[in-house]
Amino acid sequence: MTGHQEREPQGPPVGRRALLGMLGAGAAAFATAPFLQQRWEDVLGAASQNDPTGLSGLLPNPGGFRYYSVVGSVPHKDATNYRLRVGGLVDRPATYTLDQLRALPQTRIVHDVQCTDGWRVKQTPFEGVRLADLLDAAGVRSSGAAVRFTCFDGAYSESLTLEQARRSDVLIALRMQDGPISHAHGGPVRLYVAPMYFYKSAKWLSGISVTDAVVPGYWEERGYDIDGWLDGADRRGEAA
Ligand SMILES: Nc1nc2c(c(=O)[nH]1)N[C@H]1C(S)=C(S)[C@@H](COP(=O)(O)O)O[C@H]1N2
Ligand SMILES: [Mo]
Repeated sequence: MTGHQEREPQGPPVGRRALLGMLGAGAAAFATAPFLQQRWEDVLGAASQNDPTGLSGLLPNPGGFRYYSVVGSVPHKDATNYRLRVGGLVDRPATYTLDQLRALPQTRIVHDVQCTDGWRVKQTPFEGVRLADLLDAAGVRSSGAAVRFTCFDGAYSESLTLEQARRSDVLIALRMQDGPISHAHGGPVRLYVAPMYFYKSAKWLSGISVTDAVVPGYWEERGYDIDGWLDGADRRGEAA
C-alpha cells in the first residue's frame, strides 16, 4: 500500500471540506490513508450516535463495527489525563494512569465480537490487563459479590458478578485490532468481556467498584438482559 505517502502528520488538521470529500469518496479515500481513517472513525462515531434511523450503519464502515454512544459527545482522554479508579468493597483502593496500566502484564485475546443488533466482527484481537489482576491488587473484601463499571461519558454503566469478572477472558483493554483503542471505540481504555454480547464491554471506562450485589447497567435498566452470555461455541471463542 502507498498509505504513508498520503499522510501529513505535520500538516493542519483535516478540515470540514476534506471530511465532506471523504464522505463522497467512500472507502477508497481512507483505505490508503491510515491518518485519515482515524478522522473517518470520528465522523462515523458522530453520525451513528445520533441516528434513530440506524442508516449510519450503511456508511462504509471499516472493519464492520458500528459505533455506539448513549450521549452526544464524550471528552477525549489520553495518557496525560486518563485515570481509572478502583474502589468500593476493597482493602486497597487505587487510581491508575494509562502508563501504569501499560506497565502491568498484558493478555491478548482473539474472539468474535457480537452485538445484540445482529452484527458480528470475526476474530478481533483485544489486549490489556486482566480485570482479575486489578481486583487481586485491590484486595476484594469478603462482602464483595459483584463489580460495577462506570464511564467518563458520564452516563454508561455495566456490571458483572465477581465470578464473571475474575474470568481470564475479561480485560481492561488498552489495545484493539493491534493498535491503541480509538476514541470512537471507547479509548484509551474500555472493558472487554469476550464471552458476552458487546454491550457488556463498557467504552471510556473510568471506574471499577466492587459492590455487594449486581447493579444493573445502563441498557439493563432499559430492558437488556443482565445475563449477556453468548451461546455455546461463541462463548468459548471457538473460531467458526
Ligand atoms: N460507554 C459506552 N459503552 C458502550 C456503549 C455505549 O453506548 N456507551 N454501547 C455498547 C454497545 S451496545 C456495543 S455493541 C458496543 C459498541 O462498541 P463500538 O462502538 O466500539 O463498536 O459498546 C458497548 N459499550
Ligand atoms: Mo450493542
